[in-house]
Amino acid sequence: MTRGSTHWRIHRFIFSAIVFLIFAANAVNGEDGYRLWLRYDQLPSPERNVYRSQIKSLVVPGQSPTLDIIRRELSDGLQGLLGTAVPMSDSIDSDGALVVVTINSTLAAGLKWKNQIKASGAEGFQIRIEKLNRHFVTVIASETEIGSLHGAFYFLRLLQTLKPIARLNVNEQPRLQLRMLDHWDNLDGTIERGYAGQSLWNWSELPAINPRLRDYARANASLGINGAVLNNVNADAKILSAEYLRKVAALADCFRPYGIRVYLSPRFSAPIDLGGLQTADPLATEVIAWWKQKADEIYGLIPDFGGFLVKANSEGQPGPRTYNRTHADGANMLAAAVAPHHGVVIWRAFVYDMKPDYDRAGAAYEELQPFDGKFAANVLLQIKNGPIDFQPREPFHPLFGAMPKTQVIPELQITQEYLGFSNHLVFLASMWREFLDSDTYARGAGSTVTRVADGSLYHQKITGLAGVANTGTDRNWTGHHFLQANWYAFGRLAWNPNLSAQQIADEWIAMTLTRDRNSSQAIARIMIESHEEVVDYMTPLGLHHLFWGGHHYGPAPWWTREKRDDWNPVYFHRADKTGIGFDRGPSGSNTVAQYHAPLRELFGKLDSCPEKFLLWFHHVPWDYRMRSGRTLWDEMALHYQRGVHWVRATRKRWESMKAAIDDERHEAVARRLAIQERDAIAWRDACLLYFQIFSKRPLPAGVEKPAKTLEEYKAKSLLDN
Ligand code: GCW
Repeated sequence: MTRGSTHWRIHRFIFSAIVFLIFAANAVNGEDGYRLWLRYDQLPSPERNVYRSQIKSLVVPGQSPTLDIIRRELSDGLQGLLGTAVPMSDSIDSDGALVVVTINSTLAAGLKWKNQIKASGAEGFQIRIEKLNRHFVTVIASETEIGSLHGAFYFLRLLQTLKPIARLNVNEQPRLQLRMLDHWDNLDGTIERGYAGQSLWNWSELPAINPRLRDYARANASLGINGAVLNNVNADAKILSAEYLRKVAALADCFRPYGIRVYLSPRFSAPIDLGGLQTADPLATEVIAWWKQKADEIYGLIPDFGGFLVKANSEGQPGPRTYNRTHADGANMLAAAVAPHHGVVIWRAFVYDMKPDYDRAGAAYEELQPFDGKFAANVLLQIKNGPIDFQPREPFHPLFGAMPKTQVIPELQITQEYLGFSNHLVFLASMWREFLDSDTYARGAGSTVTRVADGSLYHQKITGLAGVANTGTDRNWTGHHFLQANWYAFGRLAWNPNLSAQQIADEWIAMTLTRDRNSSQAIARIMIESHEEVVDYMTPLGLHHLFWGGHHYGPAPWWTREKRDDWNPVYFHRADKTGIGFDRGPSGSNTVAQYHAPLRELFGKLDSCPEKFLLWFHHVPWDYRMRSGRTLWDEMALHYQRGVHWVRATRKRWESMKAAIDDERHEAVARRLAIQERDAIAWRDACLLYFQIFSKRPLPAGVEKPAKTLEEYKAKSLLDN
């Protein structure tokens, strides 16, 4: 061996070590979750080679901010996934070009399927293999640049999930029009019910644009989310001041090329708070004029401003009822102000005035259903999925299917106010699936919530889906790595409310976590099981709102300290020596009658009520025989135990996947699973020990002895541990 070759080897060794260190450092930094599902790391080799032979150049003609974004996304994405740069070209001069065109561009002149492209609508797209300029190429075609952007992300997703692309014939368009994130962000940077850091909007820094805002917009655009309500529905009137509107306009400018419009939550009393008027009465001329002028001012700065999302006369917010006017009066007055600019007003149905002996679950229906048909054409009524408040499980809200002449939009909560904050792994797609698949029977069997929401049941013109965001300034956006999947799932379902939870989980895992086959399957199983199991350890069999007052983290079924009865767990579970549950049937509040037949009978009778909703609709004796043959008490206790077992088993499963997941995310998830186990045990013990005071029955075989006493659980909330 010569001296030279030894030297060469040493050099080569040092060089490789440096390269390795750089890569290792990148890998570690890169796996902090910031990149979400848009990771674009190199694909495994057989697929990579096939794709390389199919995508040889990139042709994205034209100049505009959106086209620049498409070019950057595709070229970065392809370079990352294929491990080699795909050259940009101005023209189609070989087979294997990936061509992105809008219908009016010169390159699209030869396309024979223009009518189909038009039929995909302003935000949809088509992808086909086509002979253009004598070459076989892949064409992403759409009516608008935003449609092309959605198509580009769709194409990249095909690669990320290792789907074949040789014979593409894709026709995609969103099933719902307004696909919106509602941010409950306050102007001081805090987020109401936010568990992933501070607000992404830094008001003191705006109108300067932090680069992270583009990443936020890009992530949303990759799913087709097209609206963001920037501020909390518990609104500060200041958001409508000239100073803040300039900042809002900067955000709108930043989001526009990604196809995202901004919306605001106005405070109904803004004419008083900001305008110095004596009243905010929606029928007062000066109030009408003030809002009209405010709308003109907003649209002067933001021509494509989406509109207003309003929480009125709810939980202390001002509203039209303050002036003895109706919700329709309030909504329609604001709607008239934005109508000339094609804006919408989204009026929230989350209203529940406390009356003696009333049932909170029936309040919104009683208050709003009589106004069906009374709202202006640019008003939507935004209804939470369930009649109470984003509980781990609720039956669907009876207003779905009860407002045939009103445009309704479902509101989901992505942030986990009642589902363990950003500490518990819960995949919400399963819960949303259950909600969307619920049959309202409004027009006979098959009248699902999806069909109400997508306008096919009542032909509503404007449709949509809203989700209360779970994003924040945490490096990984959502606090817990797995909860990125809920942002993802929300966006995918808003685009296509028929997707299965399994498909969404599979996509997200492949794009975000791992492509290892066994681990992917095991992770998908964990995700799909998670919702039912969290229900098991928190609120099984139709129980609801057993949460610690105020922050809603952890159990406190004993709670009576809130000033309103209907904010206290004891109001909801009604445990006593005879049994447990809220009687909403004919012998009780009878709000079950708000559902269409046959649901009102099905839910209303003890023996036909689905057990998952049993204690939602009935007050049931402790010794009631469940379908399993066990007593209610034993069954309830076993549900709590099952939830705990599941978390323990999930921790083990997660440990066994260590090799398939990067250390950084694996450890972070493992740490949160440990908290989840601690919390599940606390839920089981605290609820069973407390309910046992009334049931006076022993824990059945198979349920573990409580880890602490009831007094210990009462003394300290889980947040203070
Ligand atoms: O879920 C409840 C929350 C409030 C929230 C309210 C609402 C924004 O506890 O924090 O306020 O619902 O949806 O308006």
